[in-house]
Amino acid sequence: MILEKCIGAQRSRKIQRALRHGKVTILCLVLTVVVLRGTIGAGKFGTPEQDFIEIRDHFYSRKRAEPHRVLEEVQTTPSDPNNYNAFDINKILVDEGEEDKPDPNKPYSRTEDFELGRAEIEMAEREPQFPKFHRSNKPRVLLVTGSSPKPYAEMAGFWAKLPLIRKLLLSHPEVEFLWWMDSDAMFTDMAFELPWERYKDCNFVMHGWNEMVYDQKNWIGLNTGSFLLRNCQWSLDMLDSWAPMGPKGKIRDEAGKILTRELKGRPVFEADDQSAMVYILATQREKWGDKVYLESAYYLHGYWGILVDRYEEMIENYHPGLGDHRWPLVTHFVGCKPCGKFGDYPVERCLKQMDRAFNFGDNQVLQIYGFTHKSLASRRVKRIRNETSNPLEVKDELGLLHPAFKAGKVSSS
Ligand SMILES: [Mn+2]
Repeated sequence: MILEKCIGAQRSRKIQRALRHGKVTILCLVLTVVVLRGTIGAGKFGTPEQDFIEIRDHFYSRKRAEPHRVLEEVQTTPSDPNNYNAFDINKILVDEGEEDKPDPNKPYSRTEDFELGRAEIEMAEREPQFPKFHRSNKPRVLLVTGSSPKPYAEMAGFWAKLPLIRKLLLSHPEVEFLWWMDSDAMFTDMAFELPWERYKDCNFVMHGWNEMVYDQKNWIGLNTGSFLLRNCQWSLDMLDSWAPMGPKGKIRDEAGKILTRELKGRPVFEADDQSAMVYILATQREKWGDKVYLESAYYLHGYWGILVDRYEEMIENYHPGLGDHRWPLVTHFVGCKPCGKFGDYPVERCLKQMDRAFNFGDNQVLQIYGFTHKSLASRRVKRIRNETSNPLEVKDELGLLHPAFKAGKVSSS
């Protein structure tokens, strides 16, 4: 070799050995660096350029920009008016002002209520002996509502109420009736008294029509969003007959096919509790029919679509206490799904009308204290009575106050 010729064989071997040793040393060094970088890290970013920029910024800039967020919200198409995720709640707020400016990052407050996922249970009244009927012959009622903690897309909400209701009936023997209210339903008549006498021989009261359920087998012949269930063995048996179509997956899917085939007007989708109830009553009328009352004289459930645009007209012409089309007891936002992603109606209309329904009901409470909302779209209130020397004076013309709060406080004039 040329090297050997120039510097002699012995020195050449020495140099070659040194080079081999050098190679091993460099290999070891590289491995060490690789291992160290892997285990204890190499700066914040891991690449020399980014580390350098980071260090330079640290030393040369006092005001460093916030680090970029790695995670960003998934953007959904904002064009779909039925998409709740993409909807800007500020679009429907009419009140502008400094004191309660909405935080755009905060979800709509009603949605928070929906997302609680807990059954909210309220005893109508508690007395020491818990008689099932009050002295006025009104039954003791347990009002129950609730929503599924899971996204509505899973449609757990349809069926989740049945085991809850069963459990509550068993654990509250002091209660005569359980009143289920969907979380998308609102009381809009605060003065209406239920005609309890009419239900004395019945165990199950739903809004609906006999002809539509028993003759037509129409899937909207009744509504299960607001109903009364007497606390008795019959009701437990009914729940046991109602629940079997509920389990998610194959059972619910297959049951859905049967319901769509057998019921009038039902779209193709998995089994829901309302269709199942129509099916049970239509196919087993002799077993259940005599204890079921389908009520249509007032709105135990009132479909929001035909009510919400008429609130001003109702205020103009009628008064609370009627419960029917003139002043609906319940406004139920069927097809609005604030806890899910997509509803059957535009989000803006749903949320706007929920606010209006709330204020329509709220006005009936506020009037006791001399206030009313500036408009049904407004959260702000205005005075409707002159200022008096007694600002806490109460005028309970509709008789809404609980007896315990009435004593000595109500002005009858
Ligand atoms: Mn509902």
